[in-house]
Amino acid sequence: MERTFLMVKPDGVQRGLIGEITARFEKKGFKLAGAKLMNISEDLAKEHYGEHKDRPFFGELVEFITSGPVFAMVWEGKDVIATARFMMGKTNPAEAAPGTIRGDYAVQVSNNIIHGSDSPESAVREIGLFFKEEELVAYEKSVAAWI
Ligand code: RTP
Ligand code: MG
Repeated sequence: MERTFLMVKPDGVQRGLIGEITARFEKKGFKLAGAKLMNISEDLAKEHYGEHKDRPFFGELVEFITSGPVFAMVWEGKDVIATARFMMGKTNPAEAAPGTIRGDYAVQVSNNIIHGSDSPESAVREIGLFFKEEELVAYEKSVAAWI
């Protein structure tokens, strides 16, 4: 089953949106495999966002993502990587459709509430950066036959 890494960013945690956001993925039919509230070190932030290291906003991005706790999660399900990105909405909240997380709760590209892996390779890499294998829980959900 496919897995993705999702993270409520510091702005989402500060604004009390952990519950709203996790509820959307639960109701959709995905399965939570692991979750934790944590602070991101500068080293982890730079590693996680390494693909953006030459972009002008890299410094601000690292500063923002380390500015307060994040809620890191691993979710499982059919096509969860692409579907979660669709549910998050476009990177720039001004372009994110209403009904998406960024479309409903964010205004600025630098404070866009949630991160989600953008490919199967990113998902494996990011899950490995944030979680130890023993922190992920394997279990059955009784609704599995319908979704
Ligand atoms: P994320 O990695 O956080 O899930 O976001 P994303 O895939 O939708 O967007 P990405 O291109 O990976 O950019 C990472 C984060 O950098 C910030 N950003 N700022 N100032 C800017 O023009 C700009 N562009 C991107 C955003 O917070 C974005 O989520
Ligand atoms: Mg990205």
